[in-house]
Amino acid sequence: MHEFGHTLGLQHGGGDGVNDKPNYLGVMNYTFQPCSVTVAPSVLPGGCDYSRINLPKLEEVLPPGLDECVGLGAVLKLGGVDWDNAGGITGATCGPPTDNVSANVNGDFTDTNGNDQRDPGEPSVLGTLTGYDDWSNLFYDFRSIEDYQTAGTPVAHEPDPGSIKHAQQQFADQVRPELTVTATAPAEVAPGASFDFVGKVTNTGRGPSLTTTMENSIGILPATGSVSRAVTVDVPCATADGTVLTRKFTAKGKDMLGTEVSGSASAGTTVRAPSSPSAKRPRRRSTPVSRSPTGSRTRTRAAVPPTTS
Ligand SMILES: [Ca+2]
Ligand SMILES: [Ca+2]
Ligand SMILES: [Ca+2]
Ligand SMILES: [Zn+2]
Repeated sequence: MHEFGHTLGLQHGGGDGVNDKPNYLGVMNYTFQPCSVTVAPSVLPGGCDYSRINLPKLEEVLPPGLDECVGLGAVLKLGGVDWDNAGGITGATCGPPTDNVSANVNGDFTDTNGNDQRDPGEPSVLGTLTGYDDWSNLFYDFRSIEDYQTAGTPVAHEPDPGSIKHAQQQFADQVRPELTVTATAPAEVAPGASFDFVGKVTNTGRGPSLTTTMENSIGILPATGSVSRAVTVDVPCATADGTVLTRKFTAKGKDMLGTEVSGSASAGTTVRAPSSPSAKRPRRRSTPVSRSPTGSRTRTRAAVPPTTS
C-alpha cells in the first residue's frame, strides 16, 4: 500500500519528503508503514490507511515552538504530548499558559558522513512539520507523473525492516503512555460494614493511552489524566477478626502503535470484630436497619446471635 501510494503521487511526508512526522498518520510515514496507523475513535479507522486528516503543524523551533497541550490537535481527542521529554506538558494553551518548547519530534538529523546513521556531532534538523490529507490529494493520472516508469529499478531508499523498526521505536518512545495505579482502602473495617476499594490510574507517560480499561472501559486516557474506580464490598458479619481483604486494580491500555501497556496496584484492609460486650449492643440494634444490601442483611442476622448468647 505504501508503494502504491508513491504511484499515486504521495511522498513520505504526504506532500513533502519529510519522514517520521508524528502529525502525519498514514502508511507513507515509515512509522506506520506496516499498516499500523493509529486508531482514534470516530475519526481514524487506523490500520492500513493513507492519512485522512491534515493535522496541525508541529513547529520544532522557538518561536513559536511546540504547544504541548495541543499535542496532535483537538480533533483526535488524544490530549497533550510531552514532546521535549522534560517530564511535563507545557504550552501557550495550557491552563495556566506556560512556555512552548522546542524539540526534534521526527528525530531527523544531518547525516554529515552519509552513513545513514546518527553519529556524535551530527545535528538535529529542526523545522516545521506539516500534516497532510492524502485521500484528498491522490493523483490518479499517475502515468503523467514526471518520474513515472513502467519498468526498471525500484525507487531508492524504500523502507527496509531496520528503518521501519527505528521509526517505530522513536515514535513509541515519544508518545509512550505509562499507567501508574494506586489503590486505597480503609485500614480497618468492621464485620457487617460496607467499604470501598478505590483504584486510581494516572497516565504518567508522554502521550495518550488508547482503549484504556480498569474495572471497566475508560477509553482514551491522555497524558497527565487520571480516572478513579471504586469497588464497594459488603463484609459478611461472620467474617473472622483479623481477616485481611485485598483487591488488585489492573489498568491496561495501548500506545498509538497498538502496543499494550499496563499497571497495577493492590490495597488491603483488616477486619476487626468488636471484642468487648459493650460494643455488641449498638451493632445489634443498628446494623440490620442501616444495611441496605439485602445479602449482607441476611448474613448479619444469622451471624450475630451466636456471638451474643
Ligand atoms: Ca514537555
Ligand atoms: Ca552519520
Ligand atoms: Ca526535525
Ligand atoms: Zn516509500
